[in-house]
Amino acid sequence: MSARHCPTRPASTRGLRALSVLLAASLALLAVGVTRAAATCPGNLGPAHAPTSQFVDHGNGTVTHSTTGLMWKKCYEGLSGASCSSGTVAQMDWAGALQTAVGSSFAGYSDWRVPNKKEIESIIEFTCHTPASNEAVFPNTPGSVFQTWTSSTDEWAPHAWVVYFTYGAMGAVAKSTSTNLVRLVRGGAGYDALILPQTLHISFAPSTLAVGATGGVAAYSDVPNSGNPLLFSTLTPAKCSVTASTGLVTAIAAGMCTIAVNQAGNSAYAAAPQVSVSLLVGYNCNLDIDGDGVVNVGTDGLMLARHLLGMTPPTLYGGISPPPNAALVTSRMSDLDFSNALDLDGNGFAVVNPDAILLTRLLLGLRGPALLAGLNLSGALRSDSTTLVNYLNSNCGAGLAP
Ligand SMILES: [Ca+2]
Ligand SMILES: [Ca+2]
Repeated sequence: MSARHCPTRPASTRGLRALSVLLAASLALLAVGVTRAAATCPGNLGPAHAPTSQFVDHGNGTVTHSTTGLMWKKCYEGLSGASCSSGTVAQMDWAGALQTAVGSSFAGYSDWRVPNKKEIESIIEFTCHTPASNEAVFPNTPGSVFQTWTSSTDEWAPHAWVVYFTYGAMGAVAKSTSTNLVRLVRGGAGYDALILPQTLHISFAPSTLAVGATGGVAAYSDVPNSGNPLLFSTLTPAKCSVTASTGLVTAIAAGMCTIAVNQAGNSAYAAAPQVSVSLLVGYNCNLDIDGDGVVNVGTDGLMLARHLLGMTPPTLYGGISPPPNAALVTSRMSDLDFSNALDLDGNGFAVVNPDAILLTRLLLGLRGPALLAGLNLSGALRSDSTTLVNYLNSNCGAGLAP
């Protein structure tokens, strides 16, 4: 199955046909109205497929979708008003739907039609359900199991395709015996031949990688897309390499590493514009702040703790004798800040408690429970003696004893 259909609820055509029989029976029992409810958008299904920003509302009951050029009627047939809350939604068979489109002169246009499969798919909001529709653009889309006609005939001619806006799934139902809802579209001539855009996203967390270490770049393409593989490449081969198919980065040398991702197009989709992410290779971490060749708690450790307390020169090195080289201190602190290397516990923030306390205790030789006593290390990546010592020794040349 292509990624294009992943967010929908796959259902066999046979199953949908069976469902349609049940639906037809249920519809016969329903005298009035359609249950409508606010859409549920769980927020973990990626970016919106048909966000409000893509639509221009003409203020006359029509909207134009900028990505397709199609003009849609905001309300289902039978409904009207700014929130589509007036009237009763119309249900009709397939022929009735086509005739309704031909007979419509809504907003002064005479070329309304029933959307084909591809056209209506472009407004299904795959990140929401009940209904799978952007209600800011298409208010009062029924959230129950009611079906919306397309003009597309199934390979079995007595059936045509419908959308179940409950979950955005599509299926085929009988043209003559099934009565369904109608949403009209116009314009966008040649939409079937349009090459659709693909949009890539890329990220890397954390934003740093030690020399020689590996880490995975994450990327995805908005759905729907061509289904072609995402291919990674390095834009800084001297700093890092990357496995084209997996995005696994290997850090080579200190500096900024930039990884790009591409996705080829096909007959329906344009090649995606390349996107990239940068990460810092090497921690630029040197705890020998005064540059005397040793990391000492009374000088380097004191200045590091004061730095995390927000102190700046000359108070930063007050009382330290001989006075350290101011330019060197500033440069090392700047490197440490840039790489966030003083975030010893790895929770994302370099702060006094617990990072400066951990550093001071490590420099004092505390290990095991004494190192961690009284500290809250929830959310920490590094929370034991061995891991912390290894981190400072391998990334910052701290030379700490185990
Ligand atoms: Ca030192
Ligand atoms: Ca921290």
